[in-house]
Amino acid sequence: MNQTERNQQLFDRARAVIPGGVNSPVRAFKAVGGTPRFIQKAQGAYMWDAAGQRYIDYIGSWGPMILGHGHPAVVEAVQRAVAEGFSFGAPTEREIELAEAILALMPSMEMVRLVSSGTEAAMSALRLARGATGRKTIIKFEGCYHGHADALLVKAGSGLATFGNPTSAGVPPEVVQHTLVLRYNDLPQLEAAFAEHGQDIACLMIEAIAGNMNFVRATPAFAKRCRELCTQHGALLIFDEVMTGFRVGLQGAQGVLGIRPDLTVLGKVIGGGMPLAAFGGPRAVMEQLAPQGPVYQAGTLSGNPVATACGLATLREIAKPGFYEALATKTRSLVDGLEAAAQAEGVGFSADCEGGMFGFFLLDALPQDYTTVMKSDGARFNTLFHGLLDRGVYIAPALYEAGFVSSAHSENDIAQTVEAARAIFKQLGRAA
Ligand code: KE4
Repeated sequence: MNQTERNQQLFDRARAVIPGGVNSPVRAFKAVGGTPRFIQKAQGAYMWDAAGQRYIDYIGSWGPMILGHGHPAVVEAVQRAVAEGFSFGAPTEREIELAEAILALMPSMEMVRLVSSGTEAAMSALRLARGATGRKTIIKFEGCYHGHADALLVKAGSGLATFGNPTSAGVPPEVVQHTLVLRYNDLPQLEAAFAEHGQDIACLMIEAIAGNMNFVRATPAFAKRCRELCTQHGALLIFDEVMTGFRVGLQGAQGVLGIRPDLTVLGKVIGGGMPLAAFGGPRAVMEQLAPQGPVYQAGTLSGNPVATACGLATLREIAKPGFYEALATKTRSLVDGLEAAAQAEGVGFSADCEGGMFGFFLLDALPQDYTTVMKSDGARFNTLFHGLLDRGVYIAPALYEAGFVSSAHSENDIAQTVEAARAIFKQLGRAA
């Protein structure tokens, strides 16, 4: 049986019992077409699918696997934790250790609450902001994704700074009636929104480097204005760093930009591949949370002892001197190689990276907002995606998703990836 048949057979079986055959939509390859690869195992920078095909992995579980798969120190920590028990539903010392480790690395946070997913962390941060301010209105940006909590599944309303409409069935319009969706990096619209709604705004939530638009940076002026306007109007600035936290640098996007948000949402890397996320901020705000304060938030597996062991072991590795410098150099060499290969074949291409995160567009210039990102030619991206996949290189199966390099990726992996891309750029160049 060839590789596609084996994966196709599993996909057919999966679709009989799991909606769409997957437990998270983007895995179904709907945006790129073709058959999802059912992964059997992973080690270092590589994954192997059910047919034994090896891939250089640039998804890294959508961010968590910054050390690559199966880092010995992490495996050992998890094995030790499992031997002591899977879950207690009671406090543990390791939750304190992980909280202390996070706070030591994130100066904007004085307290942190551990949860099990980025969605849960963002949803809880939102409720906390509303509870702490007594206000209802929230601001988010087109192209930013903060998980699938109802109030955040919303797209821009028509016209300027209007309240949003649900992006998903099952979300009643009244649930998103207080969610303002603005254009990313649009300063006049941001000013107008605060001028009109300032006193009602509980929070502004943003991905300061938007990995859900592939890779779009908030301009320093825009990020600074978000900070100033929130301060001026008594709203809380929330940085959703589920993807960028400990990925673009040890202090995340807030460290890159030099901006202190009021609340930070974390996930992915802090769990090292296990279900663990977090949100945190100033003591005065965080103490509004149950059981201390009136804002309810809870979770059976929050601070799970195995997940915290995995997260702690991961944080210990990435906090080592020189980790991010080496990772950033590797990521930069990938991006530069791809740009040079595309240019040589006359293919319109732009790319950016920070730390271990990168993004690229089949566009001549880096986009600054969602509308521009979506001008990318989907068909050409799909050709690139499948061309790479067929050559054993696994990038995100959607043009609006970012890519991730781990400390396990070798220079040879990077060189192989660039050579695989060159072959497809040649094809794309001729087709243009
Ligand atoms: P989770 O609930 O998937 O753990 O986190 C939601 C979330 C929140 N905030 C940001 C900035 C995120 O990127 C995410 C989740 N990221 C997606 C990838 N773009 C996860 C992949 C998936 O949905 O399967």
